[in-house]
Amino acid sequence: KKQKPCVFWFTGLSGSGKSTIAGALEQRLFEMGHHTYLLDGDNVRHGLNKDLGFSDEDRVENIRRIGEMSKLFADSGLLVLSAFISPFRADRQMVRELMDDGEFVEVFMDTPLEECERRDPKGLYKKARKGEIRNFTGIDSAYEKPESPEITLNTAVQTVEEAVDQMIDYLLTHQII
Ligand code: GGZ
Repeated sequence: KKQKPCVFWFTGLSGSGKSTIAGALEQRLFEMGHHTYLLDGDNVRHGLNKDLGFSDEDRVENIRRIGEMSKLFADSGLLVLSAFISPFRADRQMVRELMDDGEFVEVFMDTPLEECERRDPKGLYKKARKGEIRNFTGIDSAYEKPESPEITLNTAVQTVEEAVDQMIDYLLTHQII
């Protein structure tokens, strides 16, 4: 099946739906006969990057390595889906610059903090509010919103299906698939 290399870069708060949407997109692309690779905290922060924590410095290095890895997978011809908070604009810009024009698709998960905190699937926001976790994104660590993302999603008002449809439309209109 024809496809151009590309990196879908999901950015947003913990609980904003990055992994859920990336997983659903991966499933849809698989059904369409495309080859993908999904990078997220589960396969990166527990492996290659298990030496890194959540200081600003470590987050910068986390994103740098993931950016380089995403480029390698894209070079091998895959549609890469990378789902990390990636809170700093400069680091996302650095990854964008690693890629050829049009190959980097920034997907901003614009789910409001209140909704992410209401979901709190791992109870991390609660711990952060109590001061049991420090440097938690959105609480006492910054999240810099993208200024001109290719795609903006809000899972507080969109279904998973609608979000996936929006991304498939993007891939088709930009002739990536
Ligand atoms: C943010 C944290 C923190 C702190 C642990 N701040 O919702 P999750 O649990 O499953 O996903 C979050 C994940 C964030 O890792 P990333 O590699 O995406 O972050 S970054 O791009 O900023 O490097 C959350 C969990 O790790 N987690 N401590 N202090 N999220």
